Amino acid sequence: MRVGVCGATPETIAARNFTRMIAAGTASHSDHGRTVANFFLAVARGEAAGYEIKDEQKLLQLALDLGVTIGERSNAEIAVDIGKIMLNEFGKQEGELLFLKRAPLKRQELWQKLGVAPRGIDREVAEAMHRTHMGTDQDYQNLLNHGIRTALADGWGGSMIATELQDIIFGTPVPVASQINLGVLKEDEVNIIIHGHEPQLAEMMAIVAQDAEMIEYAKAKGAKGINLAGMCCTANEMLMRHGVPIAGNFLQQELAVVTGATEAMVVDVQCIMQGLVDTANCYHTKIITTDPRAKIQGATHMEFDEHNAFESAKAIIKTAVDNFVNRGKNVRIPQQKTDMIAGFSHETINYLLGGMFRASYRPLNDNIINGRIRGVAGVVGCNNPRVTHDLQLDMVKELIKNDVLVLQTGCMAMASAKAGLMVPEAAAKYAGDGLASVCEAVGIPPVLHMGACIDNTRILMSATAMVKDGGLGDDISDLPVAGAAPEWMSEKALAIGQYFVGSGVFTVFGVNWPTLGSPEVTDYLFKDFEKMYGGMWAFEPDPLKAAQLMIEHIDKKRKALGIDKARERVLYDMAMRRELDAV
Ligand code: XCC
Repeated sequence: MRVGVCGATPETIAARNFTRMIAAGTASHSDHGRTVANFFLAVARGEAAGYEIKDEQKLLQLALDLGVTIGERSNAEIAVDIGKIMLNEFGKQEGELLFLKRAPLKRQELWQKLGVAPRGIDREVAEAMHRTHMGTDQDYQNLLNHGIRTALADGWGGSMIATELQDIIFGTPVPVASQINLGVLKEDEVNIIIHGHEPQLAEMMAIVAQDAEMIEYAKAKGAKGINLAGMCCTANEMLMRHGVPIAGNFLQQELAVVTGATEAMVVDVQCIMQGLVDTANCYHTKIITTDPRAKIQGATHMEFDEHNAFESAKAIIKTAVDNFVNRGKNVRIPQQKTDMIAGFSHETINYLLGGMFRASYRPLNDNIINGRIRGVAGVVGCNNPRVTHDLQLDMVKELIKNDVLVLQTGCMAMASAKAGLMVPEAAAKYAGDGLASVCEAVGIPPVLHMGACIDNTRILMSATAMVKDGGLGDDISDLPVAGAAPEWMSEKALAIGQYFVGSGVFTVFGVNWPTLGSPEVTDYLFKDFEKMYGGMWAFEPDPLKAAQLMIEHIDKKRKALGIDKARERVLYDMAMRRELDAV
């Protein structure tokens, strides 16, 4: 057997690398969550002028969940307590993360039994780095289970904290119409692209871009106005809450520069290609970094100060406007753009299905039980230059054709939106009869945009709500659901996949698979995990074959639940009702 100089086996090495990738993904999402928690505290304490608590209902709900006294206290006082509790989750050394309590009871007990309930977010990441250091944890199974604990600290920890607190400050998304693709850029306006993941600065830029004084300033420079458009997950955040149009997903970032019409690309953290600077050097575009954690050599750094947010945003927008006069003659904006509806938070789905006074997942569960909807799939993740851009969305089409409702986030959500799958009319065109009939009755697309990648936690919450509503088993692993990231690229996607697996979801990834060097490790993730967690990994680069694997899994779960034969709806007449009453 080939082993390393120290004797490390291929299993150890593959498990180490895999666990390190999960740690990196968890750290990225969670450091975003930490920044949001600090920002939330600053807003609550009145130290971040220009921001306020937008969703009082969600604030109070979270206070109840966390045991924070409400009484006669002001929202700000309640929010300070919540902010401190949330921030404490990162450095906690003992006990369990508080949001684990949101999971179905059976799942919580399983995590405890298997010893993978995360104690503190940073602790699990640091421990993952330690265990994977040379000469430490050399039992691949032990490593991979710590990978589950680390990933759970992302999904039920850092990411969930980010989603919850952002919703409270910026508003919980509700359905909103917008457009997507490079055609949203405007030839006669100052185009500013907001790119990255954290929405604090972008939220303020949206306000400043509409400021009358700023628009006058742009006009004085010869532009008709200021056009803000998004890219990657900052785009998803701004789309979900404000309908800000999206210029493109991950692999379109350089293309936005190549239009010659982008005055500034303002970036925060994650998924920002270093090559943007070189590309921008061929045009007039300014690449502006704004976060001390993410500088790029050759870019202009204008640090965002949340305590002075309006002025920070104004300085950045002014720099972009000033750059309008430098635009060259060779401007080519592709005409392509597609209409879309986004804004499907877990709360919105609840409301859309059940109505204001009886908000619930009951109608979804009923339609799954009666077979109109076969199951639910989360199709998420990145673009990957190793495969044709956006082509993996064939998976989404295959799923909806087979009556599987699709929930999406990240760059895959954008791929579907560009293909026209995120409008209600797509149901009749692409979905199977059962799914189409439900979508038409409710007025929703067959593919629902649930937000940025941290918002995969909304999918966890939806799955949990389905369990709690009854009729589909008593754990997430009983549900007829599946997950996929057909075009994954980032370590964050791997962390997301692992927390879905650890939460009981069958999850299939495309492109390539990082543990193929060790059949033992791959088997453990693909087979043994199912026995332990009820969820497991799979690898299938062909998007249509991967969709079939998901459908097979959904059917397997339907069978186990005894709902494998789609039931015809029976309309009861009076005689039948009396008969039932008599039983
Ligand atoms: Fe990045 Fe979130 Fe992946 Fe897109 S989907 S390439 S991680 S932007 Ni998150």
